[in-house]
Amino acid sequence: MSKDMAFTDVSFGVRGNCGMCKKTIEKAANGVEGVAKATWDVDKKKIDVSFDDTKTDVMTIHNAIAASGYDTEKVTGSEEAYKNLPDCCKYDHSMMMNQSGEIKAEVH
Ligand SMILES: [Cu+2]
Repeated sequence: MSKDMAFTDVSFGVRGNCGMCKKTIEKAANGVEGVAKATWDVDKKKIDVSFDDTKTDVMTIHNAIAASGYDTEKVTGSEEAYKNLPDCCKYDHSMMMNQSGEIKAEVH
């Protein structure tokens, strides 16, 4: 019996700016029972989550992140929580998610 078989891996877009955002976002995702690992990429605006699908589901994770003030691909972040974020973390709501992470030349 392999324990690893129980885990499902997902990635989805989450908006944020900096290392503090990373802490908040990952803390929110890891706070969901059944989440084994959550890693948010500041450049890609994307989170990788590994979770036990007998204990939770993807939408629960989206909702937990949104409750911490951050927009995900599917759920808009709580405005109340957003207001309480440090100024450096007040990300742009029109920010692209799931970016390549490569530094691109601006096209004008
Ligand atoms: Cu931040």
